[in-house]
Amino acid sequence: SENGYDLWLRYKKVANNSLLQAYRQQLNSILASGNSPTMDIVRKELQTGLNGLLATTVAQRTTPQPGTLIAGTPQNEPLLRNAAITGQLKKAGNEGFIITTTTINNIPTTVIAANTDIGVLYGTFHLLRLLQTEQPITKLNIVSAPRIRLRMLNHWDNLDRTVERGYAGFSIWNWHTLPDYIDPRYIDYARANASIGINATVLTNVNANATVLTKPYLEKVKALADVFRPYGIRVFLTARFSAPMETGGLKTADPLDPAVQQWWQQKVKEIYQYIPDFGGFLVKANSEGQPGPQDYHRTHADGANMLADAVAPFKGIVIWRAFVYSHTNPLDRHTQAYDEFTPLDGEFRKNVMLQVKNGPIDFMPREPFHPLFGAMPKTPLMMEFQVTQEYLGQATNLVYLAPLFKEVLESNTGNDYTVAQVIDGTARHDSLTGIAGVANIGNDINWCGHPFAQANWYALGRLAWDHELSSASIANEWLRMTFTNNQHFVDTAAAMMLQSRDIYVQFTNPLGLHHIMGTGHHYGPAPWVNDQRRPEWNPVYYHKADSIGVGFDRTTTGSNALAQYQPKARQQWEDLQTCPDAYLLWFHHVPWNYKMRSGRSLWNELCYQYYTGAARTAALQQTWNKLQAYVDQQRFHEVAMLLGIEHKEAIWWRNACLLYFQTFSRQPIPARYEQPS
Ligand code: GCW
Repeated sequence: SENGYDLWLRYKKVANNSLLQAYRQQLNSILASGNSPTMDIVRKELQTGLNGLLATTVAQRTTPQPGTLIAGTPQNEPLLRNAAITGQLKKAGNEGFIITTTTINNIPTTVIAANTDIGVLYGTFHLLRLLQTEQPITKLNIVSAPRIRLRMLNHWDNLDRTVERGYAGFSIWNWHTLPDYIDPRYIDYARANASIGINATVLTNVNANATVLTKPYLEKVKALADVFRPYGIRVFLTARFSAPMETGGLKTADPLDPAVQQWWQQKVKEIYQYIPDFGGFLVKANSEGQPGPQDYHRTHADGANMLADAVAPFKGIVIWRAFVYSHTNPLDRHTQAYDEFTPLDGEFRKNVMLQVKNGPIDFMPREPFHPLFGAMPKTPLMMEFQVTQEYLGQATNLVYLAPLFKEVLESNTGNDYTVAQVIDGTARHDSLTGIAGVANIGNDINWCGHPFAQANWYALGRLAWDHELSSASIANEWLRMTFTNNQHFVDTAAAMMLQSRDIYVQFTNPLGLHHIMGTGHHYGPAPWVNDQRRPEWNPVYYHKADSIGVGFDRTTTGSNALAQYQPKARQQWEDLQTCPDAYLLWFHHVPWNYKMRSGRSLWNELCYQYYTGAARTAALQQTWNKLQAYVDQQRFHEVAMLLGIEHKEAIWWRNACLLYFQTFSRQPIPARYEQPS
């Protein structure tokens, strides 16, 4: 059945017959030597992949013949020790690979070569992808190396298997049966990640308690780390700052207290006994009620450095999150992270990274990039994207996130660097670089809930490997691998994906509106909520609608959050006249009768956006319905039903938001926007 479990690794027989014949000739056997668990995986993956794609049995050889695929490292495979190959490999680094069509000892072959076994595995998945997407392979000359060193998933998974902001079932980590029972799903998880270059995973929620750091759980973590290691994936854990008190019996977690330091040193030593290549800790501290160094009047740097010193002897790192805010900053939550972290630039140990969410509020459908990306030149900044669609329709809406990721990565910080260049180390000549995505994975049969949500996991990995790939090319290859190579299907479904995020923004948060969803569950519209106990959780705090207009004034007459951006970045937003519509109400409080670029008044524009967004969800349904003949019925119906939900929800958002804002604008909804739906 086509239940989506295989993700983009389906390896169905190549449909194009002439290509199939050509592939069979060019890849008629495999020569992959090297004794390591990773090379075992390479051989197995090539066998499964080629046997499926070519619908034949591909032999394994020890001497090459015309049409043998040779995969390996020069170290383990003498045939790969020629100057052309070793020369190219200089550009591949530790994790990269080359794929070339060449002759070896006068025998025409295809070569996957790398400096390490894991590079060979990445090359293997790349070659299989070429076949899955029906690319010509007669003259290959590929050199590929990741632009970012840490390509990571963050699981917000709790030990009771609930997943914070998870919409695809329960956690795939079955702590109850670990360490002795290895669910085959752990292996498929690792395979899927390796196929897109993801090389690190944080198993536990940033809000988790300290239990995972206790011995019985470390044994379970070790079992997972052992499964993931040959796939190139290193395990990280979240470290609750108060762990020395909660599980160690200490009276304090003060980072400058020697007993606390010693406790962490011991704990780290213990962890490395179980997991010699343990990656390190991810820490959420002094945010949303979590404990942290500020509880002892110490700084974030004091806290991070104490942990960094503990993991440094083992080459571990500490990833400290910059997502901090509290109700004690009543003016604008937008400004708090910058205020707390910029004074600490240069104060962190060399093995500390600061993980910054893409925007200053919280994974909204559209945010300007986080001002910290332009303001911490001495600190390695790691990107945190959210793959799970907390604020983007959760698992019921079709929202392809690559355009959101790209929009942020391509933003100019105003310091002559794009956000991508800050993240990939170009701006600092630094090799400690990383991108994390908050995972959308659960134990649903298809892993991600919505069949199209798999594309967001896929896109995160592909962009972490190479952020210059386009959203369109990633959609294209994902669709071909996941559904079919039929050109009409691919073109049509890719167009749906590429506009899906804009559609979502339009029917939920157009013109720079943000954080107007239901509080707590964050699902659906609730612009009216106003609970003064936590003002910064309330929609009214963000839209500030009144009889005059709507929007958050973040200029000098308002919270002045704009001042946190470099002058060259903020100038695009600070003038109401030139600020792009997409960010208008993010930065300005705008009168209802303000004349927009479209010629419409702000109120009419708002109506236009909500009505158009909702109408476009109906168009998505119609488009999908015409694709029924090209895809399996199971996934066709799943997507069709989900698009039905999305359409209903778009109308819900439209009506709820417009009726609410109308109580302030006191103007009618223009009749021409009211289309039947
Ligand atoms: O987006 C918000 C979520 C919280 C989350 C927090 C964070 C893990 O609503 O559920 O907690 O951000 O990123 O720490």
